[in-house]
Amino acid sequence: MTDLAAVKRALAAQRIETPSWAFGNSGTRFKVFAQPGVPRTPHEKIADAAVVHRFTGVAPTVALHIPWDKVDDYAELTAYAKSLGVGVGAINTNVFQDDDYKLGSVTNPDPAVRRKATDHLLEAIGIMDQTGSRDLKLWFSDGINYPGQDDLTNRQDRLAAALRETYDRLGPDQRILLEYKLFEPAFYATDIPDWGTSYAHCLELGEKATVCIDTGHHAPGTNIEFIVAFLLRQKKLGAFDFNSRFYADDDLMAGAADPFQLFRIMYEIVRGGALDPAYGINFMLDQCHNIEAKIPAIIRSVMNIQEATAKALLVDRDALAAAQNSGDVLDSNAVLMDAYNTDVRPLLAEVRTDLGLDPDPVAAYKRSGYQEQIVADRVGGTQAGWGA
Ligand code: RM4
Ligand code: MN
Repeated sequence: MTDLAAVKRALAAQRIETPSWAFGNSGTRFKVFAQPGVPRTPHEKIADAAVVHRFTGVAPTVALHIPWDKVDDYAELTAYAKSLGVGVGAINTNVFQDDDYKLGSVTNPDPAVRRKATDHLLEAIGIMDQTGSRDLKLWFSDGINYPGQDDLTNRQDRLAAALRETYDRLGPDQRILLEYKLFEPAFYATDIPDWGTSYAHCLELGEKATVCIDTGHHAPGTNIEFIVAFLLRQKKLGAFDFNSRFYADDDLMAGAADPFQLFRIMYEIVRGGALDPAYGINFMLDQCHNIEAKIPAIIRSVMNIQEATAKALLVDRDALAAAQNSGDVLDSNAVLMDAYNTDVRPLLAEVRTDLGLDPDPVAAYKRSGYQEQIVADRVGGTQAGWGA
């Protein structure tokens, strides 16, 4: 039997971090479609993130991306976020958009380029000192396009050296989240292509380094929930970058392409006791809204994760264990599917009402007039975007 009150408490306490870049313009390598009302400054991105939190109640932090969110005064930016009821979350680094990084950043054969890239990672920790952020998220686009282009082992050594220097600069309450991605922009060999490579580097670094699973960064058909279970068991799962994909790194709304996969992932989280924010996993979104309105898309993504989580919490764990232990394949599967097939929207509406929120966050956002207001206000200046 599931304890409904406990399920509701867990849902009310859930935390999801939004990405500043998802509020800006984005696109594919073919075209970036600008949208009216898009933020022009980090402050405006934070204002939009605060609106997502206002309507969902579970998204109180926003991740920044440096240099996209570079400001002169991070203490001021942090105070501004606080004044709107949100906090600054993970600091994301960017060593993939400079001409110098054509052959790699921290794995580049040129020591001067490696120095520049590592200095950027250290600079990001300096920013974390000012924002009070716990998490430094590292994603490296490093890799090679052709067999023989560079030495695979030397590149691992260079990567390890840069990670070590960065790790040693972390404060006591700071940590590294090390992301991996199978391919793109490198097409032959990526230097951190999979969770195993990230895990091995994290192990070598120490306990303040953990793996970040970006749900869009695997080969098709990869069993992501297995990775979640394995890393939880090793205490090396630090974060998610949630998004969904049909083909490659599509960065669509979390839960849009495969809500069943999201449920299976969240079941492993619940089963591992890792949903509670005190456990320390940073449940982030990392997605782009190329053709849909950004703020309601981010609200929708948060709701999709909440729905997957609610279903995961509804799994009758005792019945599942009994069926598993008796070797009943069909009953075990049925217990899981019963939870997945539950319509949890009324339950989440209750959770929101209990929190003093509108039970329908997207409708409430549409009624609020915020979208019309930013379209009217944000005229002139340069819209934020990642400039593909
Ligand atoms: C990368 C990676 C990082 C994100 C950038 C924008 O593909 O997923 O997490 O910071 O994109
Ligand atoms: Mn990511």
